[in-house]
Amino acid sequence: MSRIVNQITVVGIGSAGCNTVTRLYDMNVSQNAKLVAVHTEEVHLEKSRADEKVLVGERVTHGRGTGGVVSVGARVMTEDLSSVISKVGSPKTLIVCGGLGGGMGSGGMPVLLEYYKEKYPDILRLVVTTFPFKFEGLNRKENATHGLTRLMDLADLTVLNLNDILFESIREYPMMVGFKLLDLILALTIKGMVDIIMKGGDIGISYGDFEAVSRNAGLGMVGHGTGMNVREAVENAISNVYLDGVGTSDSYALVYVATPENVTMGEASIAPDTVSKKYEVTRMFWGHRIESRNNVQVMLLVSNVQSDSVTSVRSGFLL
Ligand SMILES: Nc1nc2c(ncn2[C@@H]2O[C@H](COP(=O)(O)OP(=O)(O)O)[C@@H](O)[C@H]2O)c(=O)[nH]1
Ligand SMILES: [Mg+2]
Repeated sequence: MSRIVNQITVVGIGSAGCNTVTRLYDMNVSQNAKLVAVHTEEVHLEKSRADEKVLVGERVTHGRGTGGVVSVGARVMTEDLSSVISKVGSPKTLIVCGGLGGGMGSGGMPVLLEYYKEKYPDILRLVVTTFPFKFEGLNRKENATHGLTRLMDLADLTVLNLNDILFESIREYPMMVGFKLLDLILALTIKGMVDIIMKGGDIGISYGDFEAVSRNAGLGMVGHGTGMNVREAVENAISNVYLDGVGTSDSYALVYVATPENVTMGEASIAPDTVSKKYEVTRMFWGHRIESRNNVQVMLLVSNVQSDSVTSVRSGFLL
């Protein structure tokens, strides 16, 4: 691997995290980032695809799961931290993903981030995660609340998707399809971040811009959309945001647009315009990349948002 490839490491922790990493691997993201899968469940890890795989907690869980216990997830991650770190290395950007609610994601992600925050404070620490569905029960919600609170203290940016917001549009889908869709949302977000960092835009965006949006940037929300033109793609991206976030005076927005060659300046400018009006964000970065494709793809990211749902779960109220 070249020095550039080593600049980003993506670590998937637990079942949801490993599924997301597998999805990224299948999208060829390992050309631009190192993909690491970490889990207690041996069978699940074997099925995953990643550049590196680390089975943790063998002495405690014997290759099985954590039983949904956060303290077990935190313990096995702490005990086996050195094997995880030896695969993760010291990249310029660390992206950690997993689902909140079980033991590994909620317990393990914070342990890894805490190590990097203390040892390498300059590394940009990003988290891409989900908050469980209400129907999964109170215990999962408590695990998730605990995990989220820790993550928000340890990461530069915590990109959060509330599964319940997605639920309304997928309630008629088979269960497996619903979870696959969640993996896809997480994977698209991470792939978008990697593309911005590694490829930039033909117009407009640099690592420094991405860092401005995401360094010390609290809670983040993302949306992905495609369409036959920029307006349609950006409107779809806005309706695919799964957090009730609103912009604050500290918010930044980043809009990344991939279009075919023939898009005009006027049309491309619709994307940043629409997003800054929608979220009332004054600090905006915009990147445009030309690709050989026949539709338009938009990713939007807004940082330092305020979310009533997150405020209420963190202060102990039921969602
Ligand atoms: N994206 C995604 N989320 C999942 C999947 N399975 C479960 N989840 C969600 O992630 C949460 C954590 O589950 P899981 O990843 O199995 O926990 P862990 O293995 O202990 O970290 C669950 O409460 C679900 O909301 C999956 O396959 N993909
Ligand atoms: Mg699991």
